[in-house]
Amino acid sequence: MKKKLIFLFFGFLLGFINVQAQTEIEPNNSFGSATLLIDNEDMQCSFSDNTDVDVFKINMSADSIYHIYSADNSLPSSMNIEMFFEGDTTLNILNGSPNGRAGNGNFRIAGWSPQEYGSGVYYVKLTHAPLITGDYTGDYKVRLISQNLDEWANLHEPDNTFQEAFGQFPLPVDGSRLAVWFLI
Ligand SMILES: [Ca+2]
Ligand SMILES: [Ca+2]
Repeated sequence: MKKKLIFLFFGFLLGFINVQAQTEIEPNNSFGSATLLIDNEDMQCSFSDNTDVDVFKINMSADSIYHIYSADNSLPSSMNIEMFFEGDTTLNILNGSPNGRAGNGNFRIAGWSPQEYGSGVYYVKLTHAPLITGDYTGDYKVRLISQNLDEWANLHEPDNTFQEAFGQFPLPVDGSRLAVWFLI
């Protein structure tokens, strides 16, 4: 049976900024050869042919929240994303599909390590969109951002009084998404 919801989807508006760039290390088609995703650095990637599978490794801590997303996707369609814990690389821990969630064929997920697993190594596995009828090649970037949960909890504190709240940054009240550029 699938684990209960592991990754919650957040409406944070994030984008790529000028950060250091890494390049995926091929072959990274298996868990054993996964490329390590580094916090707050762009990972330059590509699907070089229809047999390419890209697996990335993330060292996740139970005291942090994570945001993983792709950008600048030049593939013909959104890629397929799955996520696994090192203790069971047969069980996709994502419920639902974040494929294409970030628009323009990009995925976006955010959340924290599952309580039953906790801190450890997790894998993001990217594969071709299903039902490929032609070449599925192109470039894309992946980015990982983490934030300590205590920092999130205190993001808008102190706001115990109106006076204190007025001293904090404004939160959107028009239904728009909270931009968190300032956290990066
Ligand atoms: Ca690749
Ligand atoms: Ca690969």
